[in-house]
Amino acid sequence: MTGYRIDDGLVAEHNAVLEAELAADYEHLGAKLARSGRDIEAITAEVQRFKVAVPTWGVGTGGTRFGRFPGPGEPRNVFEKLEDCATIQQLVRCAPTVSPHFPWDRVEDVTELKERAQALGLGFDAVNSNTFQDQRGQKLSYKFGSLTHTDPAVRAQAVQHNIECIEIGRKLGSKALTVWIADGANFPGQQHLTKAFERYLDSMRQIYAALPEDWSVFLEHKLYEPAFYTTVIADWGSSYLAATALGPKALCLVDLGHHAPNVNIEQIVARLIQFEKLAGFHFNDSKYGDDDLDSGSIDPFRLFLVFHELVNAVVEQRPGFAPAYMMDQSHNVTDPIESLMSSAIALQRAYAKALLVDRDALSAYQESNDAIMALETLKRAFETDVGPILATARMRAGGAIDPLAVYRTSGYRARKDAERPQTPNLGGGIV
Ligand code: PSV
Ligand code: MN
Ligand code: MN
Repeated sequence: MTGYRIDDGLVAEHNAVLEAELAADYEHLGAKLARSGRDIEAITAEVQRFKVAVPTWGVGTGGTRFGRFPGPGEPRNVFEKLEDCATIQQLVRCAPTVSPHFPWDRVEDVTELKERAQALGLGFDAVNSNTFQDQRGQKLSYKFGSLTHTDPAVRAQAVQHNIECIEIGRKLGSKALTVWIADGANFPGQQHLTKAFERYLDSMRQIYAALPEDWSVFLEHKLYEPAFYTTVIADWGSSYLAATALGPKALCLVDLGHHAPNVNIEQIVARLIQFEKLAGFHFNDSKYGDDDLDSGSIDPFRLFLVFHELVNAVVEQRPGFAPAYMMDQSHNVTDPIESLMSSAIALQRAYAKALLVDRDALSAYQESNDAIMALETLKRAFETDVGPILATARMRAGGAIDPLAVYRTSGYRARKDAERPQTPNLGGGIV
């Protein structure tokens, strides 16, 4: 049974109030862009093509290892998570798929899950496996690792779980499995670094062999946490080595928060594109570590530079370039729906600005080693307020000019609070 949904009439009502003002802003921006040979309509159409998947775990309140402060009306199961994801899509219109996490989203009947999503207009992006926690009823513990555990029986259990995820994903219409493992060591000497990586490759080969013909496996690296001395797939180097050893279906997934501070992520992205190994992204932002903050909330310029590389790849027609875009955030103090909507828009914003870069001029400045003008060229695009383009793209696709305003006026959260009596300790996604 589906609960309260925001009436499309409310969206139309809000849009009607803002439409004239938006049209004026759009016209003004269009004229400005036209002076530098840019067609605003082409940019808007391209922005409308941009899509990002919502993580099912993101619509619940996250937390840290110090605590979790649940918000009102949190989804209590995957079906309610789907409702919240559908609400995000209804208002922003660039998030038509969800990325589920198993066993957090496990259901008795996978067909029902697919049908319920379809009924809400949602599809499925990559499925995520979970061997970083022990689950109730699980035979062997992952305390000392999963795919790289010293005990072959634990490795076999973890491999089996991933194969089950592929099976579920196949039924859902997904085309990729994302594997992030927490395996590593907390102390020097605890783990034989080379043997652990060999065990990883051995386990991953078995998972790889279970992939359907048209599937990929995304290897997600992360520098540390919960392993605080060494993590088996700590960086894009290990990820790339593994993906190369496994074969063409294995690709490297970049979670923006999974790097050391100040690492040049856009350069990693460029390298992975160049060697046809970029799987896609878990988008988020961070100040210190894997903070899982909203996209663009800390360093929007870095996000823009990442998108600049992505647009370069399209313009330069790099072979094999088809990245999967997903968000991966944890919300401690905000309403998850509001955060995810604002992140989806921040991603579109970075994309729109990257589309505005005068690539011919930039290329000429690069060739003539004119550093200041090269930077200026990027800055000119980055500093353009593309808000009217984003709002117009949303409105034309049936979404809200101002999604946050519609969401708040609708009283969605209060309605869900009434519909969803809470049980304690609900929801995954605190890592
Ligand atoms: C790990 O920190 C991670 O980024 C992986 O993508 C997990 O699957 C996700 O977080 C779960 O919250
Ligand atoms: Mn992630
Ligand atoms: Mn993470």
